[in-house]
Parts: sequence; structure tokens; C-alpha cells
Amino acid sequence: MNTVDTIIAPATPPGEGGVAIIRISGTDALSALLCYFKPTAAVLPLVSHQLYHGLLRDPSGCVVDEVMAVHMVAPHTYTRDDVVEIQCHGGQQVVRAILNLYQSQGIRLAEPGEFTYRAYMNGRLDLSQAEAVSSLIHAKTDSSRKLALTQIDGSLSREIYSFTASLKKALVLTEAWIDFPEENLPVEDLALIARSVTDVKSKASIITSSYDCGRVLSEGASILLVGQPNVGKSSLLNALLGEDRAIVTAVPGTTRDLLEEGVTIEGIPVRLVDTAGLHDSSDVVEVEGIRRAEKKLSQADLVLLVVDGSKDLDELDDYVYQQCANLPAFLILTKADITTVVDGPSFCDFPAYQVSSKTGEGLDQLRRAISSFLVGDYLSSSESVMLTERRHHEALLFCVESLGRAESFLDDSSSLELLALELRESLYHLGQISGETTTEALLDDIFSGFCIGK
Ligand SMILES: Nc1nc2c(ncn2[C@@H]2O[C@H](COP(=O)(O)OP(=O)(O)OP(=O)(O)O)[C@@H](O)[C@H]2O)c(=O)[nH]1
Ligand SMILES: [Mg+2]
Repeated sequence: MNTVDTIIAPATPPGEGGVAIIRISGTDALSALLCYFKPTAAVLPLVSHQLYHGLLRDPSGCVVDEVMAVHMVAPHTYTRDDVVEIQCHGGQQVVRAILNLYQSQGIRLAEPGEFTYRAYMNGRLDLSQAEAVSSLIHAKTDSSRKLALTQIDGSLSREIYSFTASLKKALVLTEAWIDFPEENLPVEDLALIARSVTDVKSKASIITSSYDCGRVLSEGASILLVGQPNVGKSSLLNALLGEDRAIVTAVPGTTRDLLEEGVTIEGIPVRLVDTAGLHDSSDVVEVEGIRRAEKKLSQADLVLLVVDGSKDLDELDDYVYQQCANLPAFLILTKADITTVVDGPSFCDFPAYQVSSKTGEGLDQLRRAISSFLVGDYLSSSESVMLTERRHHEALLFCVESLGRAESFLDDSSSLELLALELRESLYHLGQISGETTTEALLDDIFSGFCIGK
């Protein structure tokens, strides 16, 4: 991707709708607009950031569409280049015809994410903010939308910049004394370097620990329902979904394959996975289903160990419990509308919840417990920075590790070169987040995940 051409792309998704928007960015944007656009009432020149009604005509004078158009003079635009937006009728053929018109004039069709790439290259956004634009567009829940918005607003960037500034200062001081090996680093300089390293390390560690929660809010959590046959797993899945998705019968062994459905629980995107009842089966299909269920166990963010609360527990329940040992799990005692006989807490040490999929009893409490387990009280309280991207998490972890090593060199003035090396290393990892130290390949990888026109 270069930043020189003038580029064009539909900013609205393909398909039919009331209006479609076509965006042009680059130095030729305004002249391109005026080639085919005649405002109805306005006198030229058009005023920046003002919307005009008019007709688009092709070179032979035929009307292509009746549109509203705006041109926005740099730098107050999304890309910080001159930008034109044309609002046309929202039909695929209309959009195609307008794109053809401008492409035949030499305006290039933009690559996915190329407008945001330009915004990044022109310094309007740093890399973490640009990535958040994509997260905002793909946000599936209100909480992931809010997280993406705060990141676009620069919540993470501000922390990264302050870490970077502090460590750069420490590096300058360190490097200054490397050149004078015969002299000892002044105590006050050493104290300043130490303070920077420790301070950034502790703040960065706190931010890295937010990733578990951030990942769940942005990507969603997977919750696996396991238990012996007929305990009510599929009924619970249906009750949590609010629809009859899985087949429920009184015959043990009804569910034979994994069944995965998305739902929002207390604002958290969740994938609920129903499984075949675990037991010693001789049925080949069921055996495969059980194998798949057991394989999924360790990947789940939360396991719901389902037992029939209206019956005495047996060794099969215990077998399933053993399978879940050491996993993040809740015990779910089902069929609470029938007499409850199981004493959950004495059976296992998972938090226990009684529910009835038939009457809905206990489901709200279970939803709240799931939410609190997955994200704590983040949704109601936190204002702090939250990591949502694996890439940012890894980079910050590397930064913290490197600062840990830097700390060990602080006490020894003969290790100034090693200290400087670790400071540079930690700055490199911070730069991976802000975009200061990224490679072309990484940028391609990030921006190619965007949609066309963004
Ligand atoms: N009274 C009552 N019956 C329930 C409840 N939940 C499930 N059942 C009944 O229990 C039986 C088994 O329910 P399923 O949801 O199919 O159980 P499952 O664990 O998915 O069973 P498999 O797929 O065979 O492993 C059905 O007859 C359901 O109607 C409940 O909350 N109350
Ligand atoms: Mg089932």
C-alpha cells in the first residue's frame, strides 16, 4: 500500500439499502468529485465539510445518480488527506457504476483497511488505535463496543507513550554513563533509572493482567456443558439461549455431537457448547461424541458440570467430576422443580447452582455468577485500560520480562551495557503496540483484516 495515490471504495457494505457511501481519499479527491458532480444550487468553489445535493453525470452527460456529496479538506479528515464522500442510492449497480466512473479516471480501488492505514501513516492514529477501529466495527456486544471506543480514544496509547517516555529517559541516562566506565553512575541518576524501570514494570504488569477479562469481552468466552446422559444439559443450553435449539428427550444419549451456539450473558459474548453425555458407551457415534466433549474440556473458559439434582449421585457423576478436576467449573444441579436430593457442596468444591430449565428457576443467578466469574465487576466499575488484543498482551509481557532483567542489573554499575540492552528491548516491545517499531509485514497483516472502505 502506498500513501500517494488517490483511492476510492464503498464505505458501506455490499447489498441493498437506502443509501450507500463511497469514499475517495487523496490529493485528487476534490478534482475527481468535480469531474462528474454538478451541485444543484451551490456556487463553486464548494465549502469544505458541507453537504451538497447534485447529480453525477458520466462523460457523455448521462445521469449516473442523484447524490449528496461532501468534500473535506485535510487535515481535518479521517485519513488526514483530502477526502470526498458521495452518498448515493444504496443499490449494488449504482455503487458499481460510480466506482467504474472514477476508476476509469485513474482513481485506484482501495485495499481493505487502506483508509485507516493512511490515518495511521499520517499520524492521526497510532497502531493500537487503528486496530481498535477494526474491533469497533466487529464488536458483537455493547461492552466490546465500549472497550474498542476507549482504545480508539487513546486509553492504551496514552499508557504506552508514558511508559515509552519514561524508559527513553532512563536509557539516555544509562547510555551517558556507559561512555565513562571509570566513573560510577551518580546515585540520583541510578535512583531515577530504578524508579522508571520499577514503575513501568508494575503498571505494565497490571495492564497485562487485564487481558483475560478483555479477551473474554472482545472475543467471547466458551462455556462447555458436560455431565452424564439425561441430566438436562441440552435443556439448560436451550433455557440459556431462550430457544429450543438442541433436541431434548427422555432417552439417555440424545445429544451425540458438539452443538455450539452464541448468546450474550449479562453483556458478555458467550459460546455455549452442548456435549454428548459422558459414560461408557458402546455406540460408535456416541463414543466419538464423548471423545470430542472430553477434548474440548481443557479449552473451555468455564465448564458447567451438570448433574441431575433430583436423583442421587452415582459413580458416573463422580467420573465426570474427575474429568473436570482442576478446571474452572461450576456444579449445576438441574431439575430444581422436582425434589432436590443432591447435596452439591459436599459432592465437590466447585461453586454450586440449582436451576430448573423447566421453570427458569435459578437461571438469572447462574447468569450473574457466570458474568462475575468471567469478568468480575469490570462491566459496572472499571475505568482502567484493558487489553483486548493477543498481540498487545504478548508485547507487554515481553516488555515486563525485559524490565525484570533490567532490574537485576541496576545494582551493578559494571552491567550498564546490559541494562541499556534491556531498556532498548522493552522500548522495542512497547513500540510494537504503538506502531513505532513495526514491520511492513505486520502492518499488512493487521490492515488486511479490515473491511474494504475502512
Ligand atoms: N422436570 C424437569 N425436567 C427436566 C429439566 N431439565 C431437563 N429435564 C428432562 O430431562 C430429560 C433429559 O433432558 P436433556 O436436556 O435431553 O438431557 P441431556 O443431559 O442433554 O441428555 P443427553 O443428551 O442424553 O446426554 C428430558 O426428559 C427433559 O425434559 C428440568 O429442569 N426439570
Ligand atoms: Mg443432550
